Amino acid sequence: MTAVESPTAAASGAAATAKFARSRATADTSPERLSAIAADALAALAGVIDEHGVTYPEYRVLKQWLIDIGSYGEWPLWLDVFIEHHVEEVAYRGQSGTKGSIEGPYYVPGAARLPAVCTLPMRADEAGERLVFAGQVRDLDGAPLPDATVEIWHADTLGYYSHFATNTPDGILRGTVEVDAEGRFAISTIKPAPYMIPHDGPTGWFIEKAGWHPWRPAHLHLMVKAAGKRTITTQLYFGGGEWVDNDVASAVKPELTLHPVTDADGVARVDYDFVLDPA
Ligand code: MBD
Ligand code: FE
Repeated sequence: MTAVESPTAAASGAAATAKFARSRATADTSPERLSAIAADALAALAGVIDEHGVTYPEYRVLKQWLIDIGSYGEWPLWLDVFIEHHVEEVAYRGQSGTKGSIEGPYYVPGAARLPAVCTLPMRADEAGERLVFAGQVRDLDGAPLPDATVEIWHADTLGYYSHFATNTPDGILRGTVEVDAEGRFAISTIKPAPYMIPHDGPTGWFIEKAGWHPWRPAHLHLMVKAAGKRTITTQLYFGGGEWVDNDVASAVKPELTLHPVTDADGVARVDYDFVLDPA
């Protein structure tokens, strides 16, 4: 993974774009379906231009901004913040296990495999409140899934993700946790901070010019897998935390909120169980 010079928007964006582009996305969309979707998308846009009387200067600014999003490598960021939540809602329609949420731009496959009771890799002096996140993975009938893995990744207290900023050592705050014979896990980590969309690139300029706020609430990213089950990609948030009710990426669901309790030893502990649908 390319680590970049400083944790700027351009740096994180370029890393996210390089990572995504390596996967060469494909879909089995027929020409008829593509034509129908594209025609409707263009018609929706035409409606907006009509309704607001979009001007030539505005059209040229849009063109420049689209070019900038590409050259800053911010397509993964912008799309995952503003579009992915709706794709996710459609993809998981009718699913009845644990709710999904967006993957976002900072997943890295192949994170270190860790035992069911583990501590995520982190700096020796990693800042942040200690958090123990524990739970069980089950199927819809309540049977534990002992072959499940719980992949977890999250930001540090400054909002940086490893592999996407040079001030984070590769691999920190990420892991692929193998649950025990009862489907259980207990992961020690730190509580991440809210995430601010970088303001030094075109996604941030757009948010600022529109007068919106650039924040996502603090969150853990999870991908839970088991043989014969539908993989769930989701996020968990901290109840009562800043921006939980007003996520710029519209990716919070009430079922995905944690309420950790801080012990006398200063460690916040919380249980959350995952329920997987059949594949
Ligand atoms: C994130 O951490 C994130 O989860 C999303 C969806 C977009 C930007 C940063
Ligand atoms: Fe995130």
